[in-house]
Amino acid sequence: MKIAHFSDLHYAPGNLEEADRCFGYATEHAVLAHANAAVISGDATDHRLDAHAPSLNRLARRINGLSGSMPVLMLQGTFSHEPPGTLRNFELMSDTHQIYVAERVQQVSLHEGRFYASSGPVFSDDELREVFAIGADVVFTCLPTVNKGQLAAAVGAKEAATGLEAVLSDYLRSAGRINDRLRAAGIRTVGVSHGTVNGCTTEHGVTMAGFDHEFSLGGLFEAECDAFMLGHIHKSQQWERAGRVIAYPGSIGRFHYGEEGGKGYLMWDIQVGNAEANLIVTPSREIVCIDFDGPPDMQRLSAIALDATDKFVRIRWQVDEEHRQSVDRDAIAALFTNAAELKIEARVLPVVRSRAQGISLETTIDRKIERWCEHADVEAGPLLARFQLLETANAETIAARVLADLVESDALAQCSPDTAPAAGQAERTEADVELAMPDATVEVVDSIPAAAPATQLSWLDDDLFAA
Ligand SMILES: [Mn+2]
Repeated sequence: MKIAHFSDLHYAPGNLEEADRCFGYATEHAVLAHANAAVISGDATDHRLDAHAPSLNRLARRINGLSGSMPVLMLQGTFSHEPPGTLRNFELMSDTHQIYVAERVQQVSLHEGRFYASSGPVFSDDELREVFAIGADVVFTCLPTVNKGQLAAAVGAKEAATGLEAVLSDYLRSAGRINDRLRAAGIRTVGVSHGTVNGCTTEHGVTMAGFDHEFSLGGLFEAECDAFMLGHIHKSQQWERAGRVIAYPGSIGRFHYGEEGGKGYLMWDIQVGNAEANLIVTPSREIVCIDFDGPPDMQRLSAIALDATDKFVRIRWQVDEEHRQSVDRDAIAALFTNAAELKIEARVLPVVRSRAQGISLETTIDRKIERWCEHADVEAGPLLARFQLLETANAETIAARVLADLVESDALAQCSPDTAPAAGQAERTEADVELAMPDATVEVVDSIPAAAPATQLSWLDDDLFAA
């Protein structure tokens, strides 16, 4: 038995062209491939649609067209995408074959194009006897989007987040017991649901791992279905265990930038105890993503633009604040006028420079200076000595002391090492220093390198603000 499995159509004014091109292609393909039934596993619409919205009309036409060739089962998806009640209208759009809407947890058998639903979550013994008596091509175990509010009311708010998987596992196990009996009677069993399997991958390549997801693969396999058809995750993926398969077809089209992988629908071939699902790729929009780590390269963009007609183009770059003016957005937009859509994401990096990391954490000025010296590779000792001078003496005294030191070192430099300095020089008065000042200044500047090793004073020549 062939079942065409579509999911996450997301019909809406903004998605109309993409959704309808892809779903149109998929339904026509399924009809031509002689599928025996169709399943739409949630999110047929993207949000609440007005009755007069062209997107609702186009979706209705597609569903109607599909029911001209095969029975259709539609499952309630995420409430924000598909407000409860939306799907009931589609039941009225059937053509030759029935359209069945599954809005509650239930089992539904399909026999010669007609659906028969359980009154409770699973077939009762009486109902099951009837199913066996009438016969069935397939029995669907339907698990529409779980209303977490109702679940919270039933199991307590505390349990609702993490207890979801446990509650659903219980259900899947009890459905599994019925499905075992159906399989033994030669009836195909198919699960249909809308939710996240723990460990699956999203269309953006993110692995969904956590405690608040609806399903575990183990729990789903315990439902003992030959095929488990899932919706909600927009990336196509499947898991197999002993001939039984769980799969997401992913969304019918590409609705967001950066979505990975091919888009399409799943054509299932289901035998009792064995299932196979093949992705039939739809003509989803091509997306070109170009990222620059710096200002965009206009030459590269011109080359890409030549081949970007009718494609969806996203250009991202990041640029330092001081260079933001160097990017000409209008010129880029002009290059891509023939693209279906152009999305520009520019990231401006603010100027944040740390001159001396950690300096603000030091509590004393001395330690701050030492920290700065560490960063700037400067010897801290002389700087601290001078800083203490600044703190303790006035400008005149400091100048006098500096000059005295310089005169002294000059005199030492002129003396031979074994000759003692002249008595007059050793016993200078403050007045002498003041008088000697002009001469000393001139002479001393040149003699510094001779008096001290060049490396010791090199910090004077360095860029003090280099960090
Ligand atoms: Mn969806």
